[in-house]
Amino acid sequence: MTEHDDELEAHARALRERGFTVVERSHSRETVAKFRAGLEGLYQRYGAPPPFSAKGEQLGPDVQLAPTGFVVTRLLALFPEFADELLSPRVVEVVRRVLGRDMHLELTGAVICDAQRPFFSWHNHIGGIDVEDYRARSSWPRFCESQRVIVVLYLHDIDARGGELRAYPRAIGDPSEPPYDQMNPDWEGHAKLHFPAGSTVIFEQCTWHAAMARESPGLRMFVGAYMTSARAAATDAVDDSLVGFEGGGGLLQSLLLRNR
Ligand SMILES: O=C(O)CCC(=O)C(=O)O
Ligand SMILES: [Fe+2]
Repeated sequence: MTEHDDELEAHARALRERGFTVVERSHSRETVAKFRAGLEGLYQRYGAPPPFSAKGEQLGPDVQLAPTGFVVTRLLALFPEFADELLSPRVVEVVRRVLGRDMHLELTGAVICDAQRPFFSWHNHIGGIDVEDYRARSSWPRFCESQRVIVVLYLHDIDARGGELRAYPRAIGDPSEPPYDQMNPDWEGHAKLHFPAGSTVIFEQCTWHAAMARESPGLRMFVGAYMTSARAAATDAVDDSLVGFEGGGGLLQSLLLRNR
């Protein structure tokens, strides 16, 4: 195995054995700057509201205020110019090793928040695009193989001041129920994730994670996607911005369902 292959395999193993991994500097500084400028421009066009709403408010067709922040759905419909740089070949290869070569891109989105957002409590993403249905039913299925991951590209340094991420290690066959109170930030055995801007965090869909409040001024942004195995149950919802999407080059096109 080459050194490069070793590194990819270590990420895949981490995903299977503890449910998360961080691919540091998966994206260039130029890409980070471009995504930040695009998202900040959209936020300004919506009047730069406090980027947080506990009860939620739809601001436009693909834009809402939510407990997570200022949330953009159907990212590539709003920003087709992001498509060429959205996916890191390293990240896609790691995910293919875990979900199978025939995995696909299920959804894209982005979130902006700032220090006004309080502790973002422990949650996971079972069901992917249908996650809210699973949460509403309090459904905690068991899995013997991974069917979906969430990949999150952070556009800022994440550390204690930047809104630390926390993850609770979990192997793929472990129970998916919350092991502790979801509002308590200090779960016993959690990992604190710190990494530079332009890094991608990959969470298995069952992995519990949380984000601490940002302690420094300014916006905190990320873009995210669900990647889903061919063996996952069909979802009710679909990200229809991906259905006829023509851009993004070979890598992105190879992850769209209709192209297979
Ligand atoms: O704000 C963060 O860093 C994490 C947010 C998150 O986990 C989510 O939106 O699902
Ligand atoms: Fe999350």
